[in-house]
Amino acid sequence: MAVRNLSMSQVYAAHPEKKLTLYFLVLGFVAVIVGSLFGPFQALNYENVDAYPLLKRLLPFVQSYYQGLTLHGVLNAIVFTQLFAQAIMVYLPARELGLKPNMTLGWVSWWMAFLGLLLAALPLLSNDATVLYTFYPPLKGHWAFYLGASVFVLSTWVSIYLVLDMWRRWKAQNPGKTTPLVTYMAVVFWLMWFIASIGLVLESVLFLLPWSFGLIQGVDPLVARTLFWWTGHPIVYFWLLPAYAILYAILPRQAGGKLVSDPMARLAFLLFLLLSTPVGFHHQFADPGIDPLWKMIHSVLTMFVAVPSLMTAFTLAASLELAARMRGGKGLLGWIRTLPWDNPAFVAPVLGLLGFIPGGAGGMVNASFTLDYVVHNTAWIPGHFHLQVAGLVTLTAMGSLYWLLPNLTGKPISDGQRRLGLAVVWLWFIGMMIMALGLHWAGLLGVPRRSYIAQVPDAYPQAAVPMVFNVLGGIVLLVALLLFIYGLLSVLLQSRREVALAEAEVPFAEVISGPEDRRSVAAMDRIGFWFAVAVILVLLAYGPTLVQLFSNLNPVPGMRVW
Ligand code: HEM
Ligand SMILES: [Cu+2]
Repeated sequence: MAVRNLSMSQVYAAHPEKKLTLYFLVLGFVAVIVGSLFGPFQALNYENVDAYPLLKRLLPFVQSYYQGLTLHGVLNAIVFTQLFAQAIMVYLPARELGLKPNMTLGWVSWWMAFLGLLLAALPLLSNDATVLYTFYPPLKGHWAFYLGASVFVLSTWVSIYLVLDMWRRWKAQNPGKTTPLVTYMAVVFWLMWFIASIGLVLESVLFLLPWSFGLIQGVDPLVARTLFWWTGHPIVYFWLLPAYAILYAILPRQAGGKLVSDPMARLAFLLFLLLSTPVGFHHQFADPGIDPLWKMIHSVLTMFVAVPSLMTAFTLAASLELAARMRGGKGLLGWIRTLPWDNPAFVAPVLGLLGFIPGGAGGMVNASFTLDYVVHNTAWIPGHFHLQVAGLVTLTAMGSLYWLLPNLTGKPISDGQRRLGLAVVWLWFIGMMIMALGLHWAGLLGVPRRSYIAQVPDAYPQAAVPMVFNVLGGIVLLVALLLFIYGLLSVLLQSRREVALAEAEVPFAEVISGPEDRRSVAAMDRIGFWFAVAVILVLLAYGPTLVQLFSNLNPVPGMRVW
């Protein structure tokens, strides 16, 4: 390596957003590690093995299965996913545009996330908010939980501002040009999240906060759930799209090829802006007090929002096939072998995508109104979403360590670390597939989700076989998790730095078609217009039901049943 004059502190002086991104990323990985520790115990529970006496000895603050499950859901699905989104969807557009985000506000967003997390963690750890990560009233947690969670989530509104501000600055310098691809994805993404987050913000401000502070006596559970699921569906796209941005913008290059279509990538993101939010009743098919006609409308809209993921499947598969053929791959399927299976940054998201195929199929089942009555609130549901968020999203994040960490810190990945990474992502993938099989199957046999079933070992004799899969998956995942912790620490804690790695560009893929496809790209670039359409769709899909619910409020008192 040539001798360089720059030091790491000079790199950080020129690119302070690297440090900010690193802080978001590391905090996110701490969250997913702590949250996932409960996972294998839950998987054992779904094999009728009660390992909680052991867990309580290891972690004496844990009072119950359900406190552990609350921590698992909150830390993995809310905290980790959001911090990863804030890292990726601010850093990538900043590097693409060559602009610095407003650093003061950048750090404000990090501190809001950190302090909100700390505040919410106190009642979670002291067993004063064992209400799961959906916190449905009338289950009543400690006020610090709702306040901390609110501050944590509001930190994303600062991220929204950071990206819109960079976009505005870029447009002022480049009048008449279309938005660059990754920035387009990020802008559309953050606008989608703004519309999506309003439901949860309303639920908190109007009900949960005043209620937990003792200012109002009760909450109407139906209104609370309706506002919750306004956000609760699109939040999964908020988890997913940072991974998609990596899959579109970076993975094709790591595969040795190019992205086959820039306009198709934009169209997928635009459809997510339009369709992510007005679909939440698919989480309320079993709720009373919501008109079946509206449930049907949301069911159809939910099928539409599957379209951009199906498009993504084609665009990415074509890009990977192209990469393989550029590397000399031949035959109908033989090309698959020529892909870089020795690179964990490639392998992790691709395995995640494989698991996403049955994951997406299950999602279409859940969305099909009456079919949901077969699987609703059974173990099928966690089977489904572990393929999505614990599979594709988490694997893509794990894989990003192998290009993003060197880019942020200058710390190199050694050959041994790369091989360990390969073992981690394969084990994680295999474990998730086995567990998902067990959970889907047990769900079809009527085993409920969110249940300490190991305490009633004779209750579900019909599910003896699938439960074996749960325990096998759980053990594989425990090994994967421990190796992941070791691997992450060994990369982060090494003292070696190669400044050139941190100075290198983000490995954005080249595109084959576009943005010279001017007409469609220009139409999609009218982002203000599409944002307005998205708002109108939400008002149409939610307005009538919410007006009716708000004019018939039936607040009920809170309960603490743990
Ligand atoms: C070691 C890896 C993991 C294992 C073994 C595991 C296992 C499980 C099991 C068995 C359940 C069902 C518990 C129940 O319904 O009573 C569950 C719930 C859940 N898991 Fe995981 N999980 C893991 C990692 C993750 C990750 C990485 C995420 C998200 C990024 C995640 C998100 C969730 C969520 C949101 C729930 C639902 C919590 C609730 O119902 O309140 N899990 N997990
Ligand atoms: Cu949903």
